[in-house]
Amino acid sequence: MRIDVLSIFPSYFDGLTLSLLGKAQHAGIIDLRVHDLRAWTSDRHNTVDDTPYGGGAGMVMKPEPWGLALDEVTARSETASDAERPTIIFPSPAGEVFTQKTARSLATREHLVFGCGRYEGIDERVFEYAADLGEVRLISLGDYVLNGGEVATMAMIEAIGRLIPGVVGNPESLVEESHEDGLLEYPSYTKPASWRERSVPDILLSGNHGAIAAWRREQQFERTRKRRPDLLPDDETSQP
Ligand code: 6GU
Repeated sequence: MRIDVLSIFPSYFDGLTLSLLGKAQHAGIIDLRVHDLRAWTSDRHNTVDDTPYGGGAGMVMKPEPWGLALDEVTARSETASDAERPTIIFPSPAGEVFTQKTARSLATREHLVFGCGRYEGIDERVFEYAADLGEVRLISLGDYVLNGGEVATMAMIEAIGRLIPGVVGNPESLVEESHEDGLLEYPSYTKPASWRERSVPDILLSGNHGAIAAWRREQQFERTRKRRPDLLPDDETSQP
């Protein structure tokens, strides 16, 4: 998968060279290209923003650098003529909410482009223009406001990247996680069996794999009911 990131703070993304995502880049599974949006400015101060038409607080990102940057990163190479259209994601608190389902769907794409704006926004015409170059998605991490799209983009790249085959060493570790089956994860324990007067639940030491699986499932439901009842179908929220 190819991922292009457009940002005025490219060094935010240095962290993506660490750990599993870093290994995936070395292995050629993920081709991550982080670009400084200011590379597509031509004035002496590398200006990327200006005051809003109609007045109001804050600054708006100018369309010209975005247009040039999007043209360049979405340009189809001569050799890859059968490539699918890129998916162009603009992180925004005004977008659709990002979930594990979103991550699963985006993990199947060949080319993702993330356009990181500042939260006062990008000139609206950029979104319209981008729709000629690829499939445009405005995506939010949740109902709170960040200063810009960088941290949101990092979260999305990590969530998507780990679902690409070969990125996470043991694919089985992907299926037993929170949100993969619509429930929260069951509690985990390791040695010692007793620690500061607290013992591991007996069932986990029983060796009875069927009983352990049933207990874990029950724990998943109990936790989901307590912490995230919104994830459960209506008929499973009212159980004792
Ligand atoms: Cl994707 N961007 C910004 N700026 N704030 C957010 C967000 C995204 N998701 C939640 N808050």
